[in-house]
Amino acid sequence: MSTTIVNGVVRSVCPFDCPDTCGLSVTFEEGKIVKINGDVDHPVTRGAICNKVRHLHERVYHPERLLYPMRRIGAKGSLAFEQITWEEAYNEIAQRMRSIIQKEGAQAILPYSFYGNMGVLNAEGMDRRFFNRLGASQLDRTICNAAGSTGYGYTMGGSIGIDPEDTVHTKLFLIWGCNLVSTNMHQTMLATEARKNGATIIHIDVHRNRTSAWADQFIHLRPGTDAALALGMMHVIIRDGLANQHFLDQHTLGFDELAAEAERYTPDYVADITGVPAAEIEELARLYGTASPSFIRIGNGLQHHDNGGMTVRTIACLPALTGQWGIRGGGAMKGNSWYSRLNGKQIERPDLMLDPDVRTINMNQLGDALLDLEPAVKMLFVYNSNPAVVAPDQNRVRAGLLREDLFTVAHDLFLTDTCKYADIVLPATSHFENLDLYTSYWHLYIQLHEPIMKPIGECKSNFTVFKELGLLLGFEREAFDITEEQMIDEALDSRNNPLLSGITLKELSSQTWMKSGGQTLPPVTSILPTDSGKIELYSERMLRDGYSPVPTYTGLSEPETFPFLLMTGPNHSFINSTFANQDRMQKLEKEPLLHMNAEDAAALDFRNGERVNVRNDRGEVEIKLRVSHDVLPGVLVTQGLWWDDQNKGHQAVNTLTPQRLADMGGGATFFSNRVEVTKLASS
Ligand SMILES: Nc1nc2c(c(=O)[nH]1)N[C@H]1C(S)=C(S)[C@@H](COP(=O)(O)OP(=O)(O)OC[C@H]3O[C@@H](n4cnc5c(=O)[nH]c(N)nc54)[C@H](O)[C@@H]3O)O[C@H]1N2
Ligand SMILES: Nc1nc2c(c(=O)[nH]1)N[C@H]1C(S)=C(S)[C@@H](COP(=O)(O)OP(=O)(O)OC[C@H]3O[C@@H](n4cnc5c(=O)[nH]c(N)nc54)[C@H](O)[C@@H]3O)O[C@H]1N2
Ligand code: SF4
Ligand SMILES: [Mo]
Repeated sequence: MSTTIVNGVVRSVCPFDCPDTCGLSVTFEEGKIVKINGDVDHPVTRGAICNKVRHLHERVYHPERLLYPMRRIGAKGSLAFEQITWEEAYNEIAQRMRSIIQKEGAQAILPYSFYGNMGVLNAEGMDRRFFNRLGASQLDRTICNAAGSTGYGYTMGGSIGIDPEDTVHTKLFLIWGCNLVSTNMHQTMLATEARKNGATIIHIDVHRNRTSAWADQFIHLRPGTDAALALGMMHVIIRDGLANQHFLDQHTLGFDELAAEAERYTPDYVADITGVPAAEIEELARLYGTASPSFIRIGNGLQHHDNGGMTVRTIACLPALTGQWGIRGGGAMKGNSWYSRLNGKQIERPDLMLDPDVRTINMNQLGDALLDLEPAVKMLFVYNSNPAVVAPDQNRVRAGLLREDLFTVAHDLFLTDTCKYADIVLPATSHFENLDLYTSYWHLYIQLHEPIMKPIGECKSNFTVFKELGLLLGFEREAFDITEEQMIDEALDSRNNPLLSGITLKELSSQTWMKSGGQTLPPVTSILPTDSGKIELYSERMLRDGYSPVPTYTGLSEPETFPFLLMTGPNHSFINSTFANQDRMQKLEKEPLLHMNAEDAAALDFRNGERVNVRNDRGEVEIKLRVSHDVLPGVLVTQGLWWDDQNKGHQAVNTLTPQRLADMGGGATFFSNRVEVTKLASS
């Protein structure tokens, strides 16, 4: 495809960390993008996209986009930079790397990245290969779904759910800890279609939000108590003879052990834990026990808690109890990345690692890693991520970034809060400028993205930066002197995933998207990647890993020093901290709000709209209060990962969140966060 389109409409893919991975239809006039729509032919996008991406061209042509490399010339964080050439930037980075490797060893270098761009080549391709070959410390990429995926995996063997396209046949939806309307809009479209055929949609959440308003029913529970609710449902289903014994005998392991545990989760006991009235628990359980096909969409919200892994593990057992797997539109989903898993070994090349036992650093503990770790981190290389805003315990992260003896490289499209602390800032292309391959962690289509425009300014893709740095450092030409097309071929090598067979670069370039496994997937129960090949209601593997082998409920761990539990989730108009620097999206969101229950506000003599101080031992934030019954007493919610300057000079929410890890997978605990709220000193 030509990269100099003058007039016309071309296909693209949405690159953001969003389950929907939409097909886009981009209109050019006189060489510039003037309109972005959803691709009407894409089987899941079906012509609809979110408001954020409908205005993506404003981001791509934004006047503040970084256009050339820069070097810091003032104090860290002072925003004093000078323009340099790529050659100067590469030489300085390479020289630093060589001298750190010589003095401290390569493990003193730490990459820090996530999925600012989901393209395989640019997010988990040449970058991973580069840092493997360099011998850098490994980064454990745990910030998003690690606890929940691990928990789900104990039950189901991996990130394997039902094909979302089948949910048009579903009769009962449980949208559990997922703000679907904001974070997975095409699942909302599919569920709305099912609703026209009589489906009921129930939202189970700690916050009455946009998704609750769209759903038919709302179950309002206390944070971190979902495993108890699921066990209470199991109790009623088993007690009332609604379990599907035939399915349980054929496809599961450990029903008797699970039933013994569920025995004590009576509706009254569960009501005490969750705050959901016992009659409501009975009704939900009986509805779930009798509806078919039923589908549970498990979100990320409930797994950003101390007990998040076990919570998701527990909910994932429910569809087996009523024998939903194998019925079209029945089952569950936390994520579906198992189906489209690419050949990671071929692209990341762990075989190039000099020391396979090099240390691994959990990205949720960046603050501690920068401040306390021995041997110290001496170079941090950030790309596809904005840790100064998104990582927990931000005061510690920023204190680490201010260290004089830390050399930081940040590669981004904008001068983010993280870039402000960098020694070298590198300008990144937008995905429109790159050749890449996209998989979704929700639907099953693999999509090729051919560049639709030339790089703006001197911007370079992650692929190019790590390829060129590798060649400068004299790394093997066989691994680094390759093209994007070659890496796509490596990624699509289907030896480890037969569902990819027939999906090739050549086919993709004529079809644009292809479905993993073709049009019909084998039933989940026939391909379960668990040790036993069955759904594991009892798990030997969990026992070996030090967990209760059957689902169970444990409370949150933070000592109750402070009275409120604060949930700090994403908002509607940003994607994590992406888009938070764009006028249009800021205007839509206005400013961050702190949702508080009216009884709590009355007890503290707070008025709706007043600015308050939220604090704990990690930090403090000033924020505007929104008083309502949208949260239960003792619970607070704020949405959106705002940048510093948008937060009116005050610190952002991750100042308050802990580096403590969840029960499984090294996951983050952004939502298990205790705080107190006080009047502003001046008011
Ligand atoms: N618009 C938009 N879309 C996005 C993103 C974005 O920032 N903005 N981010 C993307 C990314 S990276 C991700 S991971 C996903 C996340 O999207 P979701 O999976 O929807 O996860 P969250 O929005 O973090 O939380 C979902 C819900 O969980 C609730 N919740 C919190 N604690 C609990 C609890 O203990 N129990 C229950 N039942 N509910 C609880 C919150 O109130 C929230 O409504 O969205 C992706 N899509
Ligand atoms: N309090 C709280 N914190 C959270 C969450 C929460 O719910 N609450 N959610 C967590 C979750 S689920 C996630 S996934 C993380 C997300 O954390 P991040 O992945 O760090 O997400 P973003 O804030 O979107 O930052 C991505 C950055 O990558 C840049 N970028 C985009 N494309 C490219 C590219 O091609 N090359 C380079 N070099 N850069 C690029 C973008 O401009 C942006 O600055 O945040 C986590 N943090
Ligand atoms: S952010 Fe999500 S919903 Fe919006 S266009 Fe991208 S993939 Fe689609
Ligand atoms: Mo995420």
